[in-house]
Amino acid sequence: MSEGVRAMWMRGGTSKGGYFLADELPADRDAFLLAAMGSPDARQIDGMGGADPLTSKVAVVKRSERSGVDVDYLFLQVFVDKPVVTDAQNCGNILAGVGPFAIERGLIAASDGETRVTIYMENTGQTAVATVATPGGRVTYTGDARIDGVPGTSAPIRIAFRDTAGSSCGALLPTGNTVDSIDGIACTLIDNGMPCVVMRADALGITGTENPSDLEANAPLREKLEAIRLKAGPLMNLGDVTDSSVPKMTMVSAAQDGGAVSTRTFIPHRCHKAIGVLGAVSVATACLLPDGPAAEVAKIPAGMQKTLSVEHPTGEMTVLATLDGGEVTETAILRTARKLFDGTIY
Ligand code: NQM
Repeated sequence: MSEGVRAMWMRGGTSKGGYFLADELPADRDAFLLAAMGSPDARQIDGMGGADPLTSKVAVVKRSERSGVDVDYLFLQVFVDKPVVTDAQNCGNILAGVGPFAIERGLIAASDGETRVTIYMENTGQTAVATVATPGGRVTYTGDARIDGVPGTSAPIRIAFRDTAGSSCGALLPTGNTVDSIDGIACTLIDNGMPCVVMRADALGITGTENPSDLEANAPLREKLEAIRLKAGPLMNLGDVTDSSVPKMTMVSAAQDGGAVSTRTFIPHRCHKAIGVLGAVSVATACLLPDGPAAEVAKIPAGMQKTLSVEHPTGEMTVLATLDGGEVTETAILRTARKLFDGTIY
């Protein structure tokens, strides 16, 4: 039994997890985090995890020694039903809580009004800039911003990314192709912050408007997706992905609600109730590749600054993409976060 570690529990975007200072975690970090979440157990009954990959997440934060960077953030996915803690992927939702957490823990000083926090994402070696509301020099979580998948409103947290292309795969298009065929399905293998396999929903025999539980109950679909994923892993420079949470598998179809595209994403074995942040950035980028399968169904606005509404099962996520010479040079998204608990976890 642990003697207790200081932790803050936060909702970050549409995810939830524990936020820790790096130097406060015990040496047997992974064993401690598995016990803290109650893993492995499908119900996570003996821990804080919420029996879902989206609520079994950890942020490890420290003051950065890199020039121009405020804090370093390491994301850890604690598997629900396996004794696995992995840093193999990043998480843009948990990222939303990192700025407020760093200010609350005194790692950086807040300005009156807004505070920009430059965050080095250790998983992928890239930076994000989060703008946190800090009236009177204190973090506020209350405000008017609304994101789909979260009830109510909160203070806005704008997050901008500049250098996410090839975050885990070495290149935006790790095979060098806009389209690859795997098991007869046209796929875009892409990584603009999150390795994703993007395919047309109708190519997999679904409409793309089904709800996540129906898709999870569709065993032939899951088998097809997993077969494609296991072949995509090595092609994306990710090696054997049998036990990995990447690549994510996104099926796209025409938008239903005036957006750019509609998505259903397996992450990779459960179907996301929404879509990950960096997953949405990667899928939006795939929609901008004229010869790819996503462009066949996506509706893309004109101009170099594009507002792309990526629809998902519980609403949409807006990705702002800036293009230069046909390439996406910056993306930004709006998230919110909320401090839920600050105390000691055993
Ligand atoms: O893509 C889920 C989430 C994520 C990851 C997942 C994420 C991202 O919704 O940046 O945020 O795809 O595992 O938190």
